[in-house]
Amino acid sequence: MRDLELGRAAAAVLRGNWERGHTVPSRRLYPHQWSWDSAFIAIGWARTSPGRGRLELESLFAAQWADGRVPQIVFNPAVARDAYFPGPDFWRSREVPGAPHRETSGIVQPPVHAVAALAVHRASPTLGRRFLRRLYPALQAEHDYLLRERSDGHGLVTIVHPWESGQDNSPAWDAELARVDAGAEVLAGHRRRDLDHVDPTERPTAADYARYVAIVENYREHGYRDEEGAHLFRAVDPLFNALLAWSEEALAEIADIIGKPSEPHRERAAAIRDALLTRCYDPAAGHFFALDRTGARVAERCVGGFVPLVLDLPSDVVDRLVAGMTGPRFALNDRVPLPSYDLTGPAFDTTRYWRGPAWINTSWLVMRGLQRHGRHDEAATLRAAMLHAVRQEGFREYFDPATGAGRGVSDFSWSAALTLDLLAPGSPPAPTPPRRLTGAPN
Ligand code: 2M8
Repeated sequence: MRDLELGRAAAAVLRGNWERGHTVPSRRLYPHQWSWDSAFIAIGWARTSPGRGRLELESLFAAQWADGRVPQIVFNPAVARDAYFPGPDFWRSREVPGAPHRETSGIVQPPVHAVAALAVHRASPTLGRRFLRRLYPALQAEHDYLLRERSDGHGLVTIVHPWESGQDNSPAWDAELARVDAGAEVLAGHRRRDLDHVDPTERPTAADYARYVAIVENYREHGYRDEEGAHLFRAVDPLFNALLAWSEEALAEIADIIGKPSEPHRERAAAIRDALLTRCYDPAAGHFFALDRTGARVAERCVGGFVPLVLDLPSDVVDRLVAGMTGPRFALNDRVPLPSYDLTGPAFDTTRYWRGPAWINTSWLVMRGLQRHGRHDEAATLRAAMLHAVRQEGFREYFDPATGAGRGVSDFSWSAALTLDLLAPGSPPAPTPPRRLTGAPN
């Protein structure tokens, strides 16, 4: 399939998943609006219909809570209440003061929305300035909520549910999750709808799902207030924090465009970057790791550990990250995007979605990071891998990390949206033709 046809097919997926003001990640498995999906989707819409990109973000922020949190899921009232579990009757956001009229979940997802807003603006700058003026206070409130209510006290923000990381069943959360005492009875009376659409071997186990549900039930009992006792799970995710810092940089640019002070945003971005380097980066391993609730590094190498590349980093750190990416653990090549987890790691699984399979969004983020650091060869290789995967297999949710076979749902929105971005003229500078890199031990 040539680029032109691939772009047309990607645009058709987005149009097919468009649902009056927002885009569903997947018609079948995820029939509502998801937070970080909408950011990636808006980046894709920016390439074809910037108006839809604006609506995508505006509809998400219309469901922002009074405390600033941007919910992981905004439920579509036109969809059957039990089409997705946990649905609106489980989250019960209407019972919470400060929650919006539209029903939502009570947790968040990685804050990459300011980056998306800037991309949408750049695609149509004249109309976009008004859009940026409207969205800027909401983006600020999103970040303020995280820095105020979720601070770990040492410069980074915590997640309070694996779902907040977007990398739901990543091995990085196993030890912390194992502390949650939840038996099968937690799921009694509920029906997991995900298993209707995707092979159970690709989805979290029943034991993990029971824990996910128990964590939410406890938070819900606390009215989703971030208070003592509300959180059965706490961790620091390098991807989440890197995206917060990157979004602060985007907010600085937005502030410049609309005539607001930008320096505070740059300072915040630099402070988060510094804390990531001090606390999550292990110089011996050359990788950024998640932290558990005590602040100790979790010794699992995940693709999110490369995402801090989107920030300004010392060149020796960049060199080590690139070495880790091209070595046997992540085996950068031009046919399969980066695996979500260390190919040689003890918890590696070719099938379960965030325990090995390759995703377009994380590879796209890493590619953007490589470009920032002038690592154009590696960026071009990764771009080629993403395009190869979607060209061969379609816009699948994720891909087998060894063979590249498509997995999860088809017509998955962010795979299509980011393909549109990859194909856009001038988007990824690729000064040299992609080549296959052979793994050198790191
Ligand atoms: C997956 O997460 C949802 C829960 O939020 C699920 O598995 O049911 C993750 O891949 C997440 O990153 C993504 O935002 C969501 C919708 O695509 O699906």
